[in-house]
Amino acid sequence: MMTRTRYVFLTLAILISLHYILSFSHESYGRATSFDTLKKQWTGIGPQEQKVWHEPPYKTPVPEKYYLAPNATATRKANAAVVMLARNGDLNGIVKSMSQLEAKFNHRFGYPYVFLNEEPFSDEFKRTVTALTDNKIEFGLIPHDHWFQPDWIDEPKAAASRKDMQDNNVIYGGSVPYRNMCRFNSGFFYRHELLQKYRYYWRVEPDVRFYCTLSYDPFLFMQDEDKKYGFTISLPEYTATIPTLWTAVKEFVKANPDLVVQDNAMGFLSDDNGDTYNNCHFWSNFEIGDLDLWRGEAYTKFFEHLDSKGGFYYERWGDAPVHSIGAALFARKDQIHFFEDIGYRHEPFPHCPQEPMHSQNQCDCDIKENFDREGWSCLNRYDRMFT
Ligand SMILES: Nc1nc2c(ncn2[C@@H]2O[C@H](COP(=O)(O)OP(=O)(O)OP(=O)(O)O)[C@@H](O)[C@H]2O)c(=O)[nH]1
Ligand SMILES: [Mg+2]
Repeated sequence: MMTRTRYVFLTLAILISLHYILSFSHESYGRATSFDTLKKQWTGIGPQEQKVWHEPPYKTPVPEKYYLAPNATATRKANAAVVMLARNGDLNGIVKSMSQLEAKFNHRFGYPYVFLNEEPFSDEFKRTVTALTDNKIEFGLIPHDHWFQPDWIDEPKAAASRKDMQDNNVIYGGSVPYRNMCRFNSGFFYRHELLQKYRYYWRVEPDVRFYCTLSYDPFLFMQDEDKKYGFTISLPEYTATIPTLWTAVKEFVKANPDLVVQDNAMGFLSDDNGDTYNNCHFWSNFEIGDLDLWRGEAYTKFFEHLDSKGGFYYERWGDAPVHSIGAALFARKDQIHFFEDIGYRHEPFPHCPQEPMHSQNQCDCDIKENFDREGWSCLNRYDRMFT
């Protein structure tokens, strides 16, 4: 009778032989498993020639052509909207955010607003926000399946994870609505029927601050300069909310190396060429982005893969790391733009533009309070990709 050790050796020998037979007989299998290919997956697919950078692109001032002369109103516009996800109870915070955005930017540029909610907006909500602008406003109801926890999620497993996170004081760790929100922002907001007619969006949350006057059109800038994702603050995610996210990302990249673009922003996400995630993400409560980045084949498949893991509910995957990883893999690094000149605060972190922008844009933030150069900021990772 064969011993156990013999069985193990025999199985190994069969597996190795199979691998070699497949490598020779099936070209695609050989390509997918060679060491070189595994390393190259993060490098992405695209033309050989890559632009050489000496400094991050945001160091080049925004061209004059995107600025509006004083007292002028915009003649050319991008196909864009301001998008706000909110509850009726967020009304006061929405008023604060929206009135600043109008005063500092949008009363001159005239972009429409889209408000989204999984419950109908109250008459009071609609009346109050409509009074804050002359621009078009639409109110949308989120389809049930885009918001609520899917039936295929194992609820006892999800509940155990919520309890565990709550016991460990993970922020929003015990909340189902927060998870619904993160999943919706990750994979559904851009599918809402009210957003179908738009190409670019600016995500705005309740209770944020806009510190500075914005005298140019960031949407036209994105469109004409071929940018796909814009941010103001970047920082590391709490590891406890995403224990298996990176494993799922690596699985996806391994199975779909052709979807990763060349000259991507992997350097922002990983300090060891993709082996581990450094937790850096763009803080997605502020986003100016190209909806087609999310609607495209790569991100669509990426979201489906992540969603199938159930990590939005079994863990507490946030839309910030999910969007950031998506943008970093499916856009070139220079298509991700740091809006250095947009003064912004979402508690507890401020981005306050420094001189000369602080004076030029009449910023009303304390110039010494700026998250960018704090130890926690991931801006150094972004900058490093270009130097
Ligand atoms: N319609 C709706 N919107 C929500 C819900 N939960 C959160 N939001 C919105 O989703 C966005 C993110 O939620 P926030 O509560 O601001 O989450 P956060 O920014 O991570 O945390 P804090 O701002 O620090 O509380 C905001 O625009 C909220 O108004 C919800 O249950 N329903
Ligand atoms: Mg918020």
